Amino acid sequence: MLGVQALGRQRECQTERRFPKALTPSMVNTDATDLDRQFAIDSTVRVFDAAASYPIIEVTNAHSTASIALHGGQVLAFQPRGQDPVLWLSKDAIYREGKSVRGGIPVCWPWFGVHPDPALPAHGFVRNRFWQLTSTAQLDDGGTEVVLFTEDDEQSHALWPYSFQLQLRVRIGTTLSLALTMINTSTERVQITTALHSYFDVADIGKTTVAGLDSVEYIDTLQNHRRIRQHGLIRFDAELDRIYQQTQGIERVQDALRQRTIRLQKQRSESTVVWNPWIDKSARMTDFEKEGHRRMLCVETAKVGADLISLEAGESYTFGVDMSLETLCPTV
Ligand code: TA6
Repeated sequence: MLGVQALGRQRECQTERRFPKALTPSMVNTDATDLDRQFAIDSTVRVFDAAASYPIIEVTNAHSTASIALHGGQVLAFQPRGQDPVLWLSKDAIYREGKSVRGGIPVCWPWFGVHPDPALPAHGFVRNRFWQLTSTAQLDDGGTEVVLFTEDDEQSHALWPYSFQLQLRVRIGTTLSLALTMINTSTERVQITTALHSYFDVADIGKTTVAGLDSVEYIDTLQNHRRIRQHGLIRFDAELDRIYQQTQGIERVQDALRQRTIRLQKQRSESTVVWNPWIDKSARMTDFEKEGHRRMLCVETAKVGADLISLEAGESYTFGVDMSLETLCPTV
């Protein structure tokens, strides 16, 4: 994947690359019947309305099932055959334009977190709008690929004065693979923070740990953004909201009750956000089901903090994550 490094590091030159014009329609098609006619694949891919004018792409193949909302380009569900769901989705989630669904994998872009201007939405604006479904395909390995797309328009210019193209490629098999490609089609440099804000389904947060971040420094957003070094596994017994920097390699959500691990292999992301709202914060979110904090955990593939993305005019960047299940051997 071609792209650029954050400021101050070796910059890979990148000629301007735009998605083919055919993929940059002016109007987003949210007609589920029409989308189903264009993109359904036998018994594997279908498009239907989960609520009024709220299309969902449902994938059922030999390896797994998944669902993706056109709204926000948001993966909502992923479940390998014979396994418990991998992604958590609040039973009280709200499905309407302008509101990101609580759960699955919201796409936070072109900024992560709260914006300094309180008039601007937290976690950017692309998770609050309909995307365009641009392709569906069967893969040789029996998996399925779904590609979604969004680009600037006058609504986005009111929030962020740059032109851009954004593509999410989702591959659904025994592994769930996401790759987010962004192109700076404006004439100026832009700086972007972003995250694939993944909500994972766990049997009990009290018996869940995260491995792979030992000795990595994190910013604790609940302790005045103090910098602290992680020692060993991450455990959960209260609200936790941390930004791990200079992460490497593979992270694992270890679900002891299910004796399974959710393995996260990141591509070109050197920061990870780990979050559980616990009791009080989740109680303040109307779309967060009661006691939901016991059954979920966010481990987010990010480009935040020092890991931000800087794109010159015409440059592009792609990052992503592969999610798969492993057996967790009981600790003796
Ligand atoms: O990723 C952690 C976080 O930034 C938390 O601070 C919390 O705000 C969470 O994202 C969810 O944000 P949202 O705007 O989706 O409620």
